[in-house]
Amino acid sequence: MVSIKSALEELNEEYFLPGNSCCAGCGLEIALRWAMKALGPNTSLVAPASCLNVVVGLWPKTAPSFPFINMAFAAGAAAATGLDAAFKAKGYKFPKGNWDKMTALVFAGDGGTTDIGIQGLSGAAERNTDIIYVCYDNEAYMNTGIQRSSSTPHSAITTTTPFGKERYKKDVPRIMEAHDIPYVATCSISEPLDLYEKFKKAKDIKGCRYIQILAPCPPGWGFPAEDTVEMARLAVKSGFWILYEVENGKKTLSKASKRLLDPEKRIPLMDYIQNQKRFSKISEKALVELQNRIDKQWKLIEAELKCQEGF
Ligand SMILES: Cc1ncc(C[n+]2csc(CCOP(=O)(O)OP(=O)(O)O)c2C)c(N)n1
Ligand code: SF4
Ligand SMILES: [Mg+2]
Repeated sequence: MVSIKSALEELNEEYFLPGNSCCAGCGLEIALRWAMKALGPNTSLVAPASCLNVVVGLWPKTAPSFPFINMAFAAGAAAATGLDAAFKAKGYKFPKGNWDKMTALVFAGDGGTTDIGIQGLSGAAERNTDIIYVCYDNEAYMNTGIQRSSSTPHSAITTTTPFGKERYKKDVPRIMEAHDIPYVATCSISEPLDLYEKFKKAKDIKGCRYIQILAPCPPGWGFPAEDTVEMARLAVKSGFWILYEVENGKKTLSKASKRLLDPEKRIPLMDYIQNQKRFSKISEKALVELQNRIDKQWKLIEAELKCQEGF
C-alpha cells in the first residue's frame, strides 16, 4: 500500500518544468503536469504536431525532464508502438541501476488524435499494443490559429467555422471503447486527483490504454486566462464533459459526474458556455439542440450502466 508520505512526495514532484512557453492559463500544461506526476520519469513521451511541440522550448532549456520525442502528425501511436517494442526487446536499465519497464506514452492534441492520428491509434488499439495514448482535448487546432477539428463542439466559432460549427463533436472515447482495449478514461483538468488516480491505474495495466482530457485553451475559446480551471469545472458540472472510466469493458462514472445522472443536478449549459467567445453566436435553436445532444449521451450511459447490472 502507498503511504501518505510517499503519495505526497509524488504529488509534489514536477517533471514538466516552469519556464516553458505555454500561454498563461494553458489547460494542456496542467494536464501534462498531473499526468506525469502519476507516470513518473520512466516514461518516454511522443508528441505529434501540436502546441506541445512548441511550448517545450528549445534545447538545452527544454521543459520536460523526461525523454520527449517530437513526431509527425499522423505517427503518434505508431512511434510509441516502436518505442514499446524497443523497450521490450532490449530491456531497460535505469541510471540508478534498477531494472524496470518504461512506459511508452503519446500525448497528442485533438486534431492529432480525432482527425489525423486516428488510423494509427485504431491500429495500435486493435493490436492491443502496450502504450498509453492521451488526447489533450482543447477542441480545435490551436497551434496553427484555431481551426476546427472533429472534436470541436457544435456551434463553436473557429477560424474555419466563423458562424459556428455545424457538426457535433466526435465521441472518440466511445470509439476507443469499441476496440475492446483494457482501459479507457475521460479526465478534466478541474479534477486533478481524479486525473492522477486514473493515470496511476493506467500505468499498471498492460495493453492499449486511452485517456482523453478536457484541457481548455484561453485564447482559443475566448475566456480570461485565470478562468481555465473554472471553465473545465463548469464543463463537468453542466454534464457537457462526462467523467468515467471503462476497465475491461465495465463502465463506471467518476465521482464528479456520478451525481449528475440525475438531470436536476446538472447546471444549465448556458452557465458553461456564456463566458466563452467561441459560443457568442449560438442561436436559441442550437442551444436546445446542444442540450438535447448532451441529454442523449447521459441517457445512453444510464442505459449502459443498467445493462451492465444484468451481466
Ligand atoms: C502533416 C501536417 N499538417 C499540418 C501541420 C501543421 N500543424 C502543426 S500543429 C497543428 C495543430 C494541431 O492541433 P491539435 O492536434 O488539436 O493540437 P493543439 O495545437 O490544439 O495543441 C497543425 C495543423 C503539420 N505539422 N503537419
Ligand atoms: S494556444 Fe491554447 S493549448 Fe496552445 S499553448 Fe496557448 S493556451 Fe495552451
Ligand atoms: Mg487541439
